[in-house]
Amino acid sequence: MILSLTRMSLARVAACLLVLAAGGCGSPTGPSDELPAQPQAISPAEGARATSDTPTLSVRNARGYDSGQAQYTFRVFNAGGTRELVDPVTVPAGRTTTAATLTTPLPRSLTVTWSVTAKGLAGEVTSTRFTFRTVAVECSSGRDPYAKAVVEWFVPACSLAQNIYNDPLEVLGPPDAGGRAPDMFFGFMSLGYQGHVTVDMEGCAVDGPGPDVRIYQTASREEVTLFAAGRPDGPFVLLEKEKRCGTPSDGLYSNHCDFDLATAELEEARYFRIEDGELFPCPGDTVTEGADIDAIQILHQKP
Ligand SMILES: [Ca+2]
Ligand SMILES: [Ca+2]
Repeated sequence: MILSLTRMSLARVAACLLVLAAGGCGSPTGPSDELPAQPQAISPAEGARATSDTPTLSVRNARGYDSGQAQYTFRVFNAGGTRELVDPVTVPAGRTTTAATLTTPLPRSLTVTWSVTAKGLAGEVTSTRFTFRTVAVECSSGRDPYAKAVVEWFVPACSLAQNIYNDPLEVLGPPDAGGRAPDMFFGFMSLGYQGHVTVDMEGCAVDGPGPDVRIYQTASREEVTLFAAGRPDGPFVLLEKEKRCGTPSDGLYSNHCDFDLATAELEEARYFRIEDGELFPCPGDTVTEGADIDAIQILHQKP
């Protein structure tokens, strides 16, 4: 009897030594017992700049929520943690660490926070919130503050058929609109019902004190919705919706309205999408349906 017990113990010790040699023993003294009580950030490092628009986030697993024991859900929020920015990603726990790659790109030049929740048979545990900065916007240098190129545009067919100011190139360069109502105008593009135009400024607007971008709008005080992005294909972030665009501009025919990157917590933006906010249903018995965009100007330009 004594002999057989000793044999069994020896066999156990030998098996455990083999497992240890392979990197861990699964016993109560193995590495999963050294895991923290909550998931801890590994990458991106706290406060670091991400190198991808869909970065891989990784954590050290929480104790009791290791491989085979849990699922990890990664969430990304704005800096204040009040708004979720992309779809959460859920993956099974890895061995002592777990990583997940975001499936939706993050806006550029943004400080974001993230957290991880591990769920398993033992219940669930959520990490504290960690911080990183998204990829920086690539900006050309220069002093010209006006839009340089049209990325894409959309005017619904009904508005296109009615309107006579349909050339998106009219929104480029400094404000130059003028003329007389209703059909002797020049220098702007009418967006039509819910239409839009997306422009590349080449340089970047930066978030300075107060407003950072000005939209010149001709013919009355129609409303404009403005989105900003760091890449031509977005993601586009809303700055303000249906903003009245009727402040008189000194010495110019067009009125204007101003927008602040801070409303979306953006540090920089290079691409802007100007969308009709007048929302006058087509056909509206007018040849200038929708907001009439003359120019886009950066007020705080990145040097
Ligand atoms: Ca600002
Ligand atoms: Ca113009």
